[in-house]
Amino acid sequence: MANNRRDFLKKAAVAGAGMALYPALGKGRAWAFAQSPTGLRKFVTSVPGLGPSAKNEIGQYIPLATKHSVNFAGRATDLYNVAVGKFSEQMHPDLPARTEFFGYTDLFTFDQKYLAGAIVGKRGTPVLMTVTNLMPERHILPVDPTIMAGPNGLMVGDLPTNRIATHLHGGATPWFSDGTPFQWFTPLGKHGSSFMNVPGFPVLPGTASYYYPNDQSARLVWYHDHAIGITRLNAYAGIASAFIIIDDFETGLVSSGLLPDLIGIPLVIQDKGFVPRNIFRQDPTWRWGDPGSLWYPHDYEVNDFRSGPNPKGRWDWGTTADPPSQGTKPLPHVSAIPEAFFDTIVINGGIYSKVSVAPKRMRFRLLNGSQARFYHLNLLAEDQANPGEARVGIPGPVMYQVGTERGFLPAVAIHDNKTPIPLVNPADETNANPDGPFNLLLASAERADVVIDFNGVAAGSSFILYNDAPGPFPGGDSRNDYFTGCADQTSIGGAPSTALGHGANTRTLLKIVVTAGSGDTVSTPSWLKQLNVQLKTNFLTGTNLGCCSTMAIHPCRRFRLLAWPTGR
Ligand SMILES: [Cu+2]
Repeated sequence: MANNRRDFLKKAAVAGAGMALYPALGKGRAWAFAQSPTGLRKFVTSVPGLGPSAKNEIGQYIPLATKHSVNFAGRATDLYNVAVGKFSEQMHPDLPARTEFFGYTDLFTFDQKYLAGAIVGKRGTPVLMTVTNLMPERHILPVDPTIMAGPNGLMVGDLPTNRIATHLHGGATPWFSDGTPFQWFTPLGKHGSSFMNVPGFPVLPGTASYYYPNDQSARLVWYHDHAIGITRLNAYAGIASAFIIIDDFETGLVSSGLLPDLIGIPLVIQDKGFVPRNIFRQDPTWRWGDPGSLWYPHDYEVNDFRSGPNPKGRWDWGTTADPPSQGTKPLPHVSAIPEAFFDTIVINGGIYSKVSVAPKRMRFRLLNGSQARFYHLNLLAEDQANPGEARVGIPGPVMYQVGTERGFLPAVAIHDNKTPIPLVNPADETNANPDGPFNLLLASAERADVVIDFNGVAAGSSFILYNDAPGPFPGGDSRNDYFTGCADQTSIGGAPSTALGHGANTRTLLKIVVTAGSGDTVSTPSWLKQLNVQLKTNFLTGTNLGCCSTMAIHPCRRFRLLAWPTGR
């Protein structure tokens, strides 16, 4: 299969400044890239839901943070107390062991689970959050100590590894609570140069306080770690959770029947790699988690040595890039890499999971929580002859998108699942046309609030949420595209062919099974018409704009001049 990423990088003349002197490479060198265990069966466990009542067959669910009501700065305020630490969870029955994570957990329930600490806030009610740092000194993933971390040659290796900072992604947040990279702090209270607690809300060293005004219109935002030099590792390791802002417009839509549910089914979609049993054959210098734990690339596998091309290369190297970069230094033993793509799909912490729905309109909140992978989504019929596979070209129920990371849309966007990824050249699946047209495209950290119409679907029907975006997007590398029957790419550092019904697979994300039951009383065309009227009216009033429209009345308006919504 073509390996277009390398050509793409060369054409883009990406110069890898700071990379040089790859260690001497002898004959018989083993290659530092690992693929997840290949025996993980698809769609055997359900999507972990919100709260213990929505746990799946192996006990996974997303615990909510415990809300306390306080009065702060003269306003009724929701207070949450969470901690960040290490824990483990069985992610899939076929993984060799529990997977170690870092993550948030509520300080009162101490219910440590993947994505724990989810918050449902209300527009106009500010949130105070304290985060206590319980991180161990040693990271569970490979940390490159040579990344710049400050002036005068300060490097990441000079900082404590157990530093954290919490950033509310998509939140309109005052600067002191923004969790910027230099606002890190450690369990003992050591902290970065711009660290600051909420004025008027002091906490003990080792804990940080954050203030979120919640002036924004309804939307899914999320919070995750943001410490300098290790954000990529900490977020991948699990330090992230959901933060749903609801507002009166949204509750009105629910009470009038125009939205099926206030919260809906969250789908936090991520790609991850898991340490295989034969890790030392695949990645001999791996010295972090045991089989079943998270894997992360740590060796800068260059595209071209000085002696010539590296068939298993993945990234350009300053010395041999065209044109070569200046001032390169030796590659560190543990190296950061430009962006990471993994072979196993995790939704809400469940691997290749399934969900059952009633034959009516259902609300889903999608978040692409992957480090670099884009998803181009079509809901397709499941291939009954090949369970777990999609019938490409046979569309499933229509997805009606009502919102994004910026709140409700001014009108519903209809995704009819009839649009495969547009290609620049039909013979080359690794190069997408970035101009579209698309069905539902989600870049990293983007969100989609969708209502899927299962009305009239026969009980027992099943569908596959199918992704056909190349990784990276739009100019991909065939080694980052995992699907049933894909070519064996081990000779170029990729994965073996994927067996039917098993991982690795980055195309078949989720299986949806429709149960028996009664449908909606309002027909979908009539529902759509009414909903569009509401969305347009809401948009034209300006209330969807978030902070701006409430600026004049909000007691915290002074912060507005100092902060700006962080976008993605
Ligand atoms: Cu973010």
